[in-house]
Amino acid sequence: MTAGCRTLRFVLGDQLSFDIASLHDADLQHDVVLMTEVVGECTYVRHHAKKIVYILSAMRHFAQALRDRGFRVDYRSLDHDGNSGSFRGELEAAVRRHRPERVVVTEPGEWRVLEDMRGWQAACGLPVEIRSDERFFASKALFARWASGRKQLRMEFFYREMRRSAGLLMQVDGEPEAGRWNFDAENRRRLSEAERPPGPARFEPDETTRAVMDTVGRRFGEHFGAIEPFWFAVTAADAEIALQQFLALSLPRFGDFQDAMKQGEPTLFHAVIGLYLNVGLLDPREVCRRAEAEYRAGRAPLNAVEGFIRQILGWREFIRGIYWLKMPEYAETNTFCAERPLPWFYWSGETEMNCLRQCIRQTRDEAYAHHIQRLMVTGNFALLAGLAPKAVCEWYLVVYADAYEWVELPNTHGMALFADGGLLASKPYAASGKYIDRMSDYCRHCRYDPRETTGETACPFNFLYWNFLAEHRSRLQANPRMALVYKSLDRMADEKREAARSQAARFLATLK
Ligand code: DLZ
Ligand code: SF4
Repeated sequence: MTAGCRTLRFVLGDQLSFDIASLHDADLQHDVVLMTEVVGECTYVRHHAKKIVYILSAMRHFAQALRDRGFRVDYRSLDHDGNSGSFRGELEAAVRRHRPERVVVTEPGEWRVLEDMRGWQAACGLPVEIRSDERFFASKALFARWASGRKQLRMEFFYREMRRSAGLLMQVDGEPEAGRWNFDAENRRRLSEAERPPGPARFEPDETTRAVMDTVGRRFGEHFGAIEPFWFAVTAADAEIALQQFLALSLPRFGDFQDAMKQGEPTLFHAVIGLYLNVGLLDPREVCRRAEAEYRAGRAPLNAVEGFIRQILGWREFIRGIYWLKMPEYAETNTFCAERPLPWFYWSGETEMNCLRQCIRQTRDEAYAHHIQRLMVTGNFALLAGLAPKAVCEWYLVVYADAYEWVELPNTHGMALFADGGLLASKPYAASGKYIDRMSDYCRHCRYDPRETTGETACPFNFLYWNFLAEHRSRLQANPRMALVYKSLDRMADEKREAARSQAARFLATLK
């Protein structure tokens, strides 16, 4: 391209924020911003086709927005002649084209990429400055300081410190709003038949997105997942509209129905903004401030706003902290020695278990499922059935449009599968079919009966649940939070316990 580039500023596909660290001191005249679509990032796991469309389209729109602001952008599309297919190859080629004095980049969200990035300086023969990603409330260093010397890392205590330091939902006397940190107990209502959730803002694909849809269909047509319908925002302006719509229409009831599931209603009162936050189209600090403002203005109740802020300021930050504190060993742990391969129905949706069928088909069509569907249906089944953590983690990373390893891995490996032995969660989120029945209408449309533990029509979540508890007694019984369920297991007649165990063994043997 042009000669006379001082600094080459490399912006990755999940760094689409105007205030990203690598652009802070940009010189519009002398610097070049490099953005590149690379086949390696689309296929190192075979991402959902809609997820690839989303990221590439958002990248193309962001590149244009940078140009509109006066940046010189070198954008390499997938089909660009000579596209090397990797970050490193593209960087080396860009260095040859622009001959910069140095390269500046923001640290990536995945360990795999950071490892590679550490070799870029040697590969390019130029200084490569890796800057911290400042788009979070807590830096890696702050989290490490908080964690050091603690026997247990519990989200609740981290969250309280974050509430204090961010000054979110705090009273002037330093106490939490209304004197309570946590409103979870009020956030477990089941959705009535008549309730009609408003759903998130939906956007028509423009010409740029349509072009990406064609390319992805052509090049990654065999990947899991439907490209259409495509309705995600791909610009910061549209992501802002999605946020506004959530705040006005869904936030007031987000809390009440946070854990509810309903057939045919994939999004309920959820914001569906994780995908915008995780690429940088929305800023988490701004999102939390705006949610708090709804409460202060009397437009949304505290249980809803606290529950929402807890997800972003609490869980999202805590999860990221754990990832960077514990990687790469974290991904290797396997507390329950779970080895079973992922059943084929995780891809096909072909199973008679209606809750799983609904969640998986929705995931195929939308590249989205909400937290409770991920944790208590697909995740819970994987835990109870002893599916291998690596296979399950890869599935989650592939199928969700908002999934990057920093957020996906601790959520799946630690929270859903307890594979880290309780570093992240205080007990496994194991549940029987009764839980799913309480929180959804899936069971009404299922051939199985959530009230039956054994027998022809028994819900598989039931016998798998008791089988899981029996099998891992030595590992779990001492956990005080498991005392009640082990009491129930002990009260169970021996024949019933044995019947559940043998039905679980037969069922697991049939999983393909
Ligand atoms: C997920 C993804 C995909 C599918 N494609 C690209 C791409 O072509 N170019 C790019 O810069 N980033 C892509 N990404 C996001 C990266 O995988 C992400 O930036 C790294 O995993 C670091 O978090
Ligand atoms: Fe799922 Fe069991 Fe309910 Fe069927 S009965 S929908 S398998 S929880």
